[in-house]
Amino acid sequence: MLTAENFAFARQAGATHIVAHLVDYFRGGDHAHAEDQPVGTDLGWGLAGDPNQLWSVEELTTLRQNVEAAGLTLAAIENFDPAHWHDILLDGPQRAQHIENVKTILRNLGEAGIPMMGYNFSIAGVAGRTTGPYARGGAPSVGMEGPYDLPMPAGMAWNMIVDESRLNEPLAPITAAQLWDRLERFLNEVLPTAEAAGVTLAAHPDDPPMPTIRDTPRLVYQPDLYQKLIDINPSPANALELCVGSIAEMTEGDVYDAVETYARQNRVGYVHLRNVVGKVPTYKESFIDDGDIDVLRIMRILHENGFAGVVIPDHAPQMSCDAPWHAGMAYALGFMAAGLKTLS
Ligand SMILES: [Mn+2]
Repeated sequence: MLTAENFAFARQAGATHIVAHLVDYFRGGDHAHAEDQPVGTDLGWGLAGDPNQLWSVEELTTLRQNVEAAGLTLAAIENFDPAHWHDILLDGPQRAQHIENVKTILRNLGEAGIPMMGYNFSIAGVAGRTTGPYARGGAPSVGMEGPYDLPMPAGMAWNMIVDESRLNEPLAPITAAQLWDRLERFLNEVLPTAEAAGVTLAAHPDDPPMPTIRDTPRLVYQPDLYQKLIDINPSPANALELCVGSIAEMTEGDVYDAVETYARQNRVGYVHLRNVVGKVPTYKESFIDDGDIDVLRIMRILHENGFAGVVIPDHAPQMSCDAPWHAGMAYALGFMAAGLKTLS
């Protein structure tokens, strides 16, 4: 989707910046079409990428130049490929190599002039979601119909297949304390490289924000757990990919307080802005003007707390026409553009 036509579409819809995904979420998987959000099966979204092929300075620079040719700025790359870092998540035998992979990717981003890397430190990843006519007018969107704790096989990480030969083996049990320890070691090892490269790491909370998915622990499934993440390391490169929708799906806290708390500390890298009805385990994603969240109030809180970074629509329901994804995104971007006009 990283085409000149789509960059022009984004610019026409009022976008100024692009957050790009380079992971192919659809390889070898069973998906209706590759412009929708992946939901996947019990084997996840599909096959992870080539473990030996990291994103190069050349391809990252070309991407930045293509974005800029459309009058836009490339703000961030979002999500590591599980093929490149799964043993950091799983604490597996290739961990040392995978730490080097992440450091190389961060250095390559810096060299290519891309200032931000969004990531999601999660064993099971974005698993357990369902698709249905959940949004206004029966628009297809994603949500959750209940908990999802089917045990995960050893050959999977982050809801993708990283080793097809181990899909019949169960994953060794992991405690929440072990997962936090893995995150702490990861951050402390890679943040100096990120700082030197001029790249900020921005952490997405759990989506869906359940305490467990696939019988594995989650990190940031309540709003105050984000504080624990940023308190691990005071580096300004240790920031948040603040997902307003995921925070609103959490069972505790208040989404407005959470946004204010983290914006005030100047630890928000960039923002995912979408709406939702309900909370885990039965929330449904909705149109940006039609859910539990007062999105204009969120924008005002960000503005009043000095946030000057990028806000993206995250996901949007699919609209009934020949270009369901584009229509949904254009609707969200138009609403956000109007919201910006209310701020001064
Ligand atoms: Mn998000």
